[in-house]
Amino acid sequence: MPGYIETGRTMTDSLETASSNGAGADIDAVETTEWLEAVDAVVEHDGPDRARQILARAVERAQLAGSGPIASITTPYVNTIPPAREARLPGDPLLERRLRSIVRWNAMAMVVRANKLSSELGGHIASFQSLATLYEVGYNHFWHAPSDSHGGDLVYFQGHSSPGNYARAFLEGRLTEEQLDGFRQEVSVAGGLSSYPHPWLMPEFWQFPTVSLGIGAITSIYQARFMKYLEARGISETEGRKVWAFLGDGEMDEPETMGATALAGREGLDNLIWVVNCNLQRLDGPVRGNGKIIQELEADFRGAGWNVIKVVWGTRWDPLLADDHDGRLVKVMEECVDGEYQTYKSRDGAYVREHFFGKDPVLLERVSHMSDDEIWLLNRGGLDQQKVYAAYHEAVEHTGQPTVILAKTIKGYGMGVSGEGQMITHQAKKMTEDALLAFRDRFELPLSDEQVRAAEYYKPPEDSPEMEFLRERRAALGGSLPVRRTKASDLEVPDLDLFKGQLEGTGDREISTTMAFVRVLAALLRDKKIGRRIVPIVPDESRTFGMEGMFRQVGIYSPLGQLYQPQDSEQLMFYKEDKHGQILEEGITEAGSISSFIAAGTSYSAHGEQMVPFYIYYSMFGYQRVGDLVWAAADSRTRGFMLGGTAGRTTLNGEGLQHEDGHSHLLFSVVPNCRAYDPTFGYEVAVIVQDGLRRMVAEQEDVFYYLTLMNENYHHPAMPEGAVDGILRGMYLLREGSVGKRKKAPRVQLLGSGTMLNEVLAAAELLESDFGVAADVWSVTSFTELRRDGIEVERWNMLHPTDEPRRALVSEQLSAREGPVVASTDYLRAFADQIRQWVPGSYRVLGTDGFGRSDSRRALRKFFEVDRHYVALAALKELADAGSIEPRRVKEAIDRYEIDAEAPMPTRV
Ligand SMILES: Cc1ncc(C[n+]2csc(CCOP(=O)(O)OP(=O)(O)O)c2C)c(N)n1
Ligand SMILES: [Mg+2]
Repeated sequence: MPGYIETGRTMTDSLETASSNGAGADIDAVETTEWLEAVDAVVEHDGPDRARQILARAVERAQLAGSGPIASITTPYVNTIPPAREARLPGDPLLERRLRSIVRWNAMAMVVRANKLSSELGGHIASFQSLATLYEVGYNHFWHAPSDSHGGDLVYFQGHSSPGNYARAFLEGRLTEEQLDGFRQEVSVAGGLSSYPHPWLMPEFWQFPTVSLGIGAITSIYQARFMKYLEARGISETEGRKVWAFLGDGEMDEPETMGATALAGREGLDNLIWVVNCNLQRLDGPVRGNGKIIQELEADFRGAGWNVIKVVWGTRWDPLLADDHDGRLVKVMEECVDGEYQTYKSRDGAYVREHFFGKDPVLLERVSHMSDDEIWLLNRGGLDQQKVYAAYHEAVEHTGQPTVILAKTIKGYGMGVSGEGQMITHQAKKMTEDALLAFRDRFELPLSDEQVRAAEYYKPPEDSPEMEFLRERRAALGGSLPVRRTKASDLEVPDLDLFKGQLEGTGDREISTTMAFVRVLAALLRDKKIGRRIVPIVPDESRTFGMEGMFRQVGIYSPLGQLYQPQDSEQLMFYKEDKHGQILEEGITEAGSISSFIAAGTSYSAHGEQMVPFYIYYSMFGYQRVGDLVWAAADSRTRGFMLGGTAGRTTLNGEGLQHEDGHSHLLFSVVPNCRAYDPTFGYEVAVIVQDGLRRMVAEQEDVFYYLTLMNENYHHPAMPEGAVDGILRGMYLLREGSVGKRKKAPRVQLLGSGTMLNEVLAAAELLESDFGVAADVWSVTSFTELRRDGIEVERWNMLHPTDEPRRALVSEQLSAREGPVVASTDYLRAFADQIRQWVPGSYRVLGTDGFGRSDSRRALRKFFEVDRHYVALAALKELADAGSIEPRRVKEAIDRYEIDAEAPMPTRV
């Protein structure tokens, strides 16, 4: 069974792994024994390092001779750190156990109590119970809070284990009993606790939203990477600070979890420590019932360049393993699959004796002196504070690589009949009375039967050794965790004048809004006040957006610098990688790029240093690709700009269905703290960016921006007088219609955004010249902002019926003008439809509903029925419906503009 040895991934693990290299049956057992004895002798005389050296050379020799790959990626199914190398847990282990037991109890009690109140309230018990030792050893010995002497470690706690964090915060005096009782009652209880880590809901407590599985994993990698970047750029001293992430073994199946592990290995992120809680179960059942998750992950991580520390067995196994000279015990350990390991821990000592040790009669004999109770007490590594301490100790000392700790635990540990190792344990929110009493006895909690039945919280007296220890440890490590900083020191923002070039228009030159944006960005990068704080982020699209000039100007960040002479080194704007580079050129990973966006955009909080990310990408590969991460960015209170480039279903015309974005604005409209704009002109881009900087950097408001940028070239006018307010609020009058001296000409109001505004402007000309209709044109920079304004006004009016009603901006602006309203955008009709209820009179909306396809812009706009001719047609139809013109005039337009009245609906083809 060579597969296992080479990859560690076969479903049924090899029976031979302990004693062979997967080369099949042993053809000469005597020879094998001689080799093994030789290894033993080297280990004994010169130590394990020397053994590794010799064997590595021997393996190399065999491989050169054509042996094929020889095992190196997985190690036997035992702890990576041998007992002799373990750093010892300082202090009193029993005291620490007592403290942990109290945290366990309170975490469980808060879920049980909430569910006594109402089974609606939810909560999880089993996950934290498997994790408690892994957290508590960290809290007591490793995790620094920010203080004068330490910048603070960043801990990504497992989302659904939040009761464990709350229970500890309660003991530390940060939360009251009332607050614990308000778990998952954030609306009805003042100070109620959020179900999961949400910085949006508990901004001074939670730092990182992790509960959407996989998100904590990838964002923790890019956080660690960003800390190296801050250090390299001389902005913040992050040396010595660690990023810890706690992940479930089931969570490892998420592509986001494993998707960036290679980056962490490649960049040697030794400030990153992942702890994978291998409790062998996910929600429905075993993670790898037919295999071993720890072995599989070991192979994956080692392949990705990580330092892997397996914490499989607890201290009580040490004597048995020390006596295992013939490898029989390790062989059985390797034979067993996780499905069996789960079952053992749901039964008892007698069962383990029969089904585990009973696999080999020699082993059965070897444990004959042990009682069933003693066998039951043989513990798992991740539940053993000594083993966990030793692993953390090595992890924080390790340099040059990220570390993953694969800790074997038991899901629902301590829950007994109410869940321990049971298939249903994940969702168990209740405990039977017997299970509660057994929990009390097992963890030796000083609670009466009465107190247990009522699931009362327990806090030892302030002067008890447990409380003194807890306080002393946290004081030594700088204070409580988690804790979140909400503001950073001030940073000055440039005035609008900085973007003078954009405000003055382009004259004869035609450019795209992308180019206008790149000029805005270039001006910011050069700015003395804020330039250093700008973080351009691109997933392999710089050339698409015309940003390659910045490679040379500010450099691409690489921890290695540039180890080669770039092919284009003779050119002015060569490809420059640099240890101090400013651009994050992420390669083709939108998930990674937005993780960098989050790290940079929350730097004000995590590092006390404001940074301003500008993340520019193909808009189609934005929200719809990484929507969950956008949501995490919002929850994290990320500040920065996301720029959806090559946007618009008909504007990015040559790429077809998969590329042409006609809906990202609708997707972003659902994010409460995202300000989304679809600007047309360079001055609009400049005004929005400058005001965004004012709000996010100067005022430190927790919002972020989404701007669509297009690649169509056209003239950009100078900014009209007084337009700033309208640009920011969502609309302003751009063109006043007139048809010579005719006073009574019919009039229409035309709305447009993005590139489609140019079609709308052209339609206005047509209406006036061909039909004598006066057309006012509005630039609508944000239908989404206008809708928000309308909703707020409407709500206020409902709640204040006797007051003077307020007016939505849309109503206020349009009711001062005359005529029906028509809108055209490069997005679905639903985009412009957002403002319908505040438009006075009739409102007709054109949009690009349907699948995109490639053709010329002109053809596409005709196909989707959003071009100038359709805008004119729609306006005439509205005027006819209102009785302002004859219906035959509408027919005239259809003929004149060669519109195919029988063409199929674009959504159907
Ligand atoms: C993206 C996502 N999918 C599904 C869920 C629902 N969910 C929450 S916890 C869980 C099981 C987690 O198992 P594991 O990662 O092994 O963690 P454990 O509780 O065992 O420590 C699931 C499916 C989620 N929170 N996020
Ligand atoms: Mg699990």
